[in-house]
Amino acid sequence: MGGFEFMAEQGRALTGDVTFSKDTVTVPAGGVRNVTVTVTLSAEDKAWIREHFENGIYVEGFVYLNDENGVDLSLPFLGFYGDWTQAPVFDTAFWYDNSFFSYAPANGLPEGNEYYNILWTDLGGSDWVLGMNPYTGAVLGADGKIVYDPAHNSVSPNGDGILDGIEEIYLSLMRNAKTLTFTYTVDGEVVYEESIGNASKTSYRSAYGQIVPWIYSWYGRGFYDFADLPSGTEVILTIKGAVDYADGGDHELVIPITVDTKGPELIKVTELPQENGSHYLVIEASDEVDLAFAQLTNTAGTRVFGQTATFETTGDGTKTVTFDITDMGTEFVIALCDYAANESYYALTYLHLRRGRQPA
Ligand SMILES: [Ca+2]
Ligand SMILES: [Ca+2]
Repeated sequence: MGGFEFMAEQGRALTGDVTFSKDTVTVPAGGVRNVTVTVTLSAEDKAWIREHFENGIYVEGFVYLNDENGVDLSLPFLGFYGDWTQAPVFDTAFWYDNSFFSYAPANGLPEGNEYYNILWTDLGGSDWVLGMNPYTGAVLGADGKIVYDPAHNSVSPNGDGILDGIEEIYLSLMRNAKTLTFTYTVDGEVVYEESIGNASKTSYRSAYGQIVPWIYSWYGRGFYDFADLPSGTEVILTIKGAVDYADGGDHELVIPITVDTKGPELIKVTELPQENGSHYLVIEASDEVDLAFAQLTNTAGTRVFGQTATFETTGDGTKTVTFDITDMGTEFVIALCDYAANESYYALTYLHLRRGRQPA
């Protein structure tokens, strides 16, 4: 359907060999006799299953015992061809993948019913998602998809209620997990770990009228507190799901989160007069994570001369942005903001045409 394969709720007849350990068996009244039945799939069936079911599929049927004189018996059996641990525990999608914040699906898939995997944070009174630009919200790129860079996942645990930490985790589970384990590491050292048992597969609940994800706060004992970590620390959150079989399988979400409590640093301001009389300021700045937003105003902050969330990257990795200041006076304030909503303000004085000035 539309280039995507869906699994219809229909069986497919398999061929193969069925052998019985005995051709006939006589069971006395009240007695028990064992018969071993071996079902072997044909090479053709195995190839067909491997082609259509990358994570394996059920094999099922009935064993019949025919009685020459009395009642026939049948026994259903259910097996699985493939590695039972292989089918994913976690849905692949995150908030930015599809139809979130009212954006239409950009990947051609049917619009998602409610939630994917989401790490929620807080923008001082409104819910926010990790990695989204706190100054612009979700932004679509040229390809029509929500722009997202996992390197922008950052928190500022300074107690101001804005992006201080993780406030909630939604997980879209495609199958039951015996355990979900949340491990936070810094430089490979575990700083916090919690394991939660018997996580149920995500499913549609008519009482809510929606698909309800697995919600951390319903089961967990508390979120990791980033407050003691110095700015610049990279924390890796690994969420591991284990199915109740063998070693549990290899199911992990790995989410980098950088602690950032420092505002961006202004490195250089260059005045750029043009021959046609226009004047520009080229602002160069850097941040431990990245610049999310810059805004040039008058000193009082009452007039906005320019603002942007788009920056050029220089050879050494710093970011530059150019503002047109033609006929806009001589005194400015530049606000530089990062993805953890830290803000730096610098006063700029545009005094000497044709001469660069350092930050005041
Ligand atoms: Ca904060
Ligand atoms: Ca920063």
